[in-house]
Amino acid sequence: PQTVYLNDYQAPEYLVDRTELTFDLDPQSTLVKSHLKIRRNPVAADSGGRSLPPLWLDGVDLELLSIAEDGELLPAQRYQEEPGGLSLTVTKPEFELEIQTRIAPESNTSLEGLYLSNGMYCTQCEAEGFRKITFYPDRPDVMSVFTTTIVAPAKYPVLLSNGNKVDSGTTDDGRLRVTWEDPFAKPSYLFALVAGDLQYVEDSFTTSTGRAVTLQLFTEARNIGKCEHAMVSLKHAMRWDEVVYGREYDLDIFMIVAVDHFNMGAMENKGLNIFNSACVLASPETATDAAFQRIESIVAHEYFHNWSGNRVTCRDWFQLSLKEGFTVFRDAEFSADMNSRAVKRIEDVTLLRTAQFAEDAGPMSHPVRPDSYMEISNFYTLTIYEKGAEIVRMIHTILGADAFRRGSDLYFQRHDGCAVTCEDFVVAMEDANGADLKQFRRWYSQAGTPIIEVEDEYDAERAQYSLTLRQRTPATPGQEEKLPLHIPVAIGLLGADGKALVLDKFGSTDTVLHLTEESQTFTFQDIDERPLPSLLRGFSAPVKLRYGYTGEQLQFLMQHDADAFNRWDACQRLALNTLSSLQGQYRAGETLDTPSALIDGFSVLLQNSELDPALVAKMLALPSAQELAEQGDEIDAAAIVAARDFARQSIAVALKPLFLARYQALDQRKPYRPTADDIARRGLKNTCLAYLCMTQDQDALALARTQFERDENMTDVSAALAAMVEYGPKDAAEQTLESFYRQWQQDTQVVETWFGLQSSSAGFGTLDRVRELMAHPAFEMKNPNKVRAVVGGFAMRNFNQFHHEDGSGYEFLADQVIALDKLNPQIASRLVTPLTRWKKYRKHEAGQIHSALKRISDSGELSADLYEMVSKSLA
Ligand code: B3K
Ligand code: ZN
Repeated sequence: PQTVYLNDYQAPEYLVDRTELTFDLDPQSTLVKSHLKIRRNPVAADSGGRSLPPLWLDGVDLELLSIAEDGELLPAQRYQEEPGGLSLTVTKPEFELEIQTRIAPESNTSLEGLYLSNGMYCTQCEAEGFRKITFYPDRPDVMSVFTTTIVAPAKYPVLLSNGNKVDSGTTDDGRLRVTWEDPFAKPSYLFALVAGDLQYVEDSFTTSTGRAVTLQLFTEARNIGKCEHAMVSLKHAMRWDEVVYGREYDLDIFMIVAVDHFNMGAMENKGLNIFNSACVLASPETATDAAFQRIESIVAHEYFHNWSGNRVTCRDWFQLSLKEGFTVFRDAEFSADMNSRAVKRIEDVTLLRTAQFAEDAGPMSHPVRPDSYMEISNFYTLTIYEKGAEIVRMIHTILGADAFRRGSDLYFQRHDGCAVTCEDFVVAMEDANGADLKQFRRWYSQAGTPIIEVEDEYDAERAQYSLTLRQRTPATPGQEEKLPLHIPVAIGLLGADGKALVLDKFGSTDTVLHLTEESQTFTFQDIDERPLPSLLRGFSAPVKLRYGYTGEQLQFLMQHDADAFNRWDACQRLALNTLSSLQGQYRAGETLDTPSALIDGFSVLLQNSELDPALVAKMLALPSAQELAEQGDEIDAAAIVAARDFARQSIAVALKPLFLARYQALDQRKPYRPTADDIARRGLKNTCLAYLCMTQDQDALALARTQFERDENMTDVSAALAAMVEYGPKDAAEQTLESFYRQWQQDTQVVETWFGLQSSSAGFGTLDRVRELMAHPAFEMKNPNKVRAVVGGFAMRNFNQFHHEDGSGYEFLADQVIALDKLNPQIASRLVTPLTRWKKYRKHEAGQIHSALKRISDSGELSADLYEMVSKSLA
């Protein structure tokens, strides 16, 4: 595969003003006719009086049937089929092309382009899937007005594409025909088509200017009862975008379709979003609270793309974070407004620290605006999405909410209908406010997680307190030297009584320090006592902040910090310190110390019924094994597992009566509602249940069984089942799993939960079990959700079994990756991630993982996706 470089970007030679497509659908022989109105791009590089440059049309896995220019069939010498596309000799600056191709959706297991899912046709075109449908300049800076006609047998009564339905009828031979027209020019990656025997629910939304928009959610008949939550979420998102960003929806209809076979969460195709069923369908009986919240945020995310992505799109794929980082920031703020702000922030920061920090410290580390890639599908990463969102959040923090809104208004107004860059976004933020983000821009081009070391000094005589901050960013592949970044560090100071100290003459009790140098000292006057600093409040920048807090200081912050996020963070720091000493003791062969500081802290938390239960649940959850792996210098999997197990067990035993009391108080039997309060209550209740069951006491396991048998909602049922599977006797667990499966075998989403719960179980999810699950009739290697549940659950969420000392977990993963690469390169490439971090493990495991990777590399011809991951990891 070839490497593509940002620096090589050139504007397209030709533009496509209109695209008319006709699909004649058939599983093995779909005919695609395209009619393109093409003209020379006035801003393209001047060909210097020479003849017109050739027109390049991307095309992959297509059978070219015919090609005509302005109504005349093109002679063979006018075009050349090459790997990846078609090159045409051009003789005039404006012309029309008619191209006929044939494709076979049924054989398309990559789930990119046009494919079949449970007999329904659907598409996925981002980033470069449209070239698997027809020959086309498949790049986001070519924007065109699309008209799409779909012809299909009568067994596909629902025929959908982007925009508004403008015509429908039947053909002479009795097939159905529908034509859609999308008035907004768009890049090919936003094209979508769906054809199937689908049901739908309908609702409507009146926009801020009084226009009525029809909302439709399509699914297979069996799922029609699972649409309400997504519909409610959609309406909330539409209103929120009007109020917070002044963005109104622009078509008369907005459609969502649920499909079972999908490579990621969802796709923001103009007016026709396509969703992975797991990210849109929910009912209280079948979906957990986490699923309800995920659906709310993904529905909003895809909807928000209508402005941040579709109306204003990306010039090239190096700018991907322009739409993804901004849209993740938008959806995070939406979720924060709909639910608990602190808890949403905690969840996002946990993901960032666990997975994005690991990515940024590994062989695939790349800037938020990458300089190069081999396969763009590999760059839909936590860095582009989550770190990209943190960059937008920092701009928000630096400028303030009102200025940020002025910047986003200018951005949308200035670039509506255009394909632009991250630079354009920053310039709009600057221009709207007369701000200077010159140094700040480095966040887009510099990879790696910055580390900030903090020291403080108190001068009692002068009543002065000073904080000295030093920043550095570790080297990453291809970037040895790093420059200082502009880092906003939000802080506050606490007095001995826990009260917030006043920091300036305006009486503020929190402030943002602008760290721009390698080292900088910030001094506060009139500070009458030595304060305790609360640093990086709300995680104001995606950095690792180090300050030598004592255990007592952390316990103090846990109770008194005015910033809820930092109360949680103090608890995390305490847990991380404890777990890190336990790991040291384990490695030295010493007996492990009882984690008394944690036990004391948790005891206080459990007895405080004033605190938000959701926050308490987050505080009681110890950092995951994956997060501990990221935090340490060298990963010793056995030590991580031993330390975590010991700490959890000690806490469970010491605080059993408190967990029980809290469990009972929270176990209110009321009808399920996915509200923030109820979700918080169930979350803490089930955290208590898990700790109780860890003791393996009969009475605790009986509580779990009762909760399971009450069968009230999937949140409570799956939490009880997980506790029984993890901590209960094996025979009973087997039986319970079996009966659960019998009850739910017809429900795809529940079966996915059932798979995932077993494969990720530390005790139950052995490699043998995982192999059994793969042989189960409900498992499907061609369905990414099933693969993610079983193989992903084991390799990414079962630290204990995956890192079995004999290396069998690594070899197993290598086998699956090799097999999957033949079916679906994107999924294979995602799944190989745990192996790419081999250098961070102890010598023994590193050797085992390296040889598994090497075996993949030597297994034959790899897809570009997998090749890039494996070759960069072995380099
Ligand atoms: N834009 C899509 C992701 C497409 C991934 C292509 N491999 C979903 C989203 O971020 O909203
Ligand atoms: Zn997105």
